[in-house]
Amino acid sequence: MTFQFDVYKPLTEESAISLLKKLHFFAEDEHVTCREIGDGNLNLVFQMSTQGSTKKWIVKQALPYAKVVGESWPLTLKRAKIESEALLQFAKFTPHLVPEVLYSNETLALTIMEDLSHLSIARTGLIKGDSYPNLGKDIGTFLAHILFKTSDLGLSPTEKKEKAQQFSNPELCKITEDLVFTDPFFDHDTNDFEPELSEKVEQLWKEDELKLEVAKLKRLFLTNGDALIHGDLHTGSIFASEHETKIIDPEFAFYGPFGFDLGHFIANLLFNALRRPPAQTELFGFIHDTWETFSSVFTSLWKEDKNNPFLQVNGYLDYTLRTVWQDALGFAGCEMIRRTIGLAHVADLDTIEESELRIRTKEIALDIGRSLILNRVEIKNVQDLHEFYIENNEF
Ligand code: SR1
Ligand code: MG
Repeated sequence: MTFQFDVYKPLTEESAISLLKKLHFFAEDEHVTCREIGDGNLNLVFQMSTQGSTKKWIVKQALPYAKVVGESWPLTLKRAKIESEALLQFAKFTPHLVPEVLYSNETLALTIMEDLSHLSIARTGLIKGDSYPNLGKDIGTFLAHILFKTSDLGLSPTEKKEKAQQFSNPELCKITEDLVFTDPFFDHDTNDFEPELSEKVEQLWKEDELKLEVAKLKRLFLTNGDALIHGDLHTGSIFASEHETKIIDPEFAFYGPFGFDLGHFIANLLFNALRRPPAQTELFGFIHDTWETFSSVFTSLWKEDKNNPFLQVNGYLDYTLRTVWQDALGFAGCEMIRRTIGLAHVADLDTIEESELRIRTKEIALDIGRSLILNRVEIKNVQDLHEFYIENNEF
């Protein structure tokens, strides 16, 4: 089979095999098995292997529309380039925490990368009760390096502005601006929630005090180009095992606020805590590990820098860490609300089978999300967050 490299066409299992043979990932005469395994909202994902060999590859290809909605929602193919370039960028600082990228092609909107099928998606594993002792530390390490080294703290002003241009990602940002920061707070068509939640949701829509805080957080997202962020760091964007963590899927990457990824990660751990009350201590342990590792690695990087005189100014590091934490809590609150009543949900809540329990858990998720947004300045640390979670979590 010939393969056309100069025209975009969605791959099939057959054409994906042909592509990888043309690129010498497999020999022409090898018997290759290929399965489309994509279960996300936007892309095709093919897993390819040969029997009796360790050769296994993943081909991820962007579709020109959002798979979760259908062809009526067109979406730029440029996101595939953003994703592969973000993975390469992250690999410069934390190569052990991202999949290796072996090939990318902008025209075909695809990336070939290391197969990670020996790991599980963290969301799925956490729902089953798998244990990930390194998860918090690994995410904290990843965030500290990426945020410090791609920001004005780690780059010259010119380099940073060039990177911000390289990672300009307006269409994917628009999805977040709408689905995370706008639609769930108004009566919008994209929202999706059980009728039993209507009364609570309508109350939320009427609350100007809350909407004012969301407007401030949205403005941060729109204007604060602190560093290269992942942009969609939920537990479905992480492969993990007891020993390894790999961050995948940075197609939403762009220059955004320091606290955004941390907030999304925390929110998704809180969803799992709501789903599995007996695992609450373990999940708050992950949040603790994430924050402690993040702040200590970020602090070390900060203290190593002897060129920027402002980094020696008393109080500046504390101010920066405090702002990251506060903003993260606000972003976590928006994520909790949008994943409960917006377009894109989480399995942690949606697969609670017993309907009364599911609705009550979602009500609590909304209460916690709302209070995180409103009280983000008062919640000073992980212990305060845990106490606050317990106070808001009354069945
Ligand atoms: C139309 S995309 C819906 C959601 O899926 C992605 O993973 C992002 O979280 C986005 O908001
Ligand atoms: Mg994704």
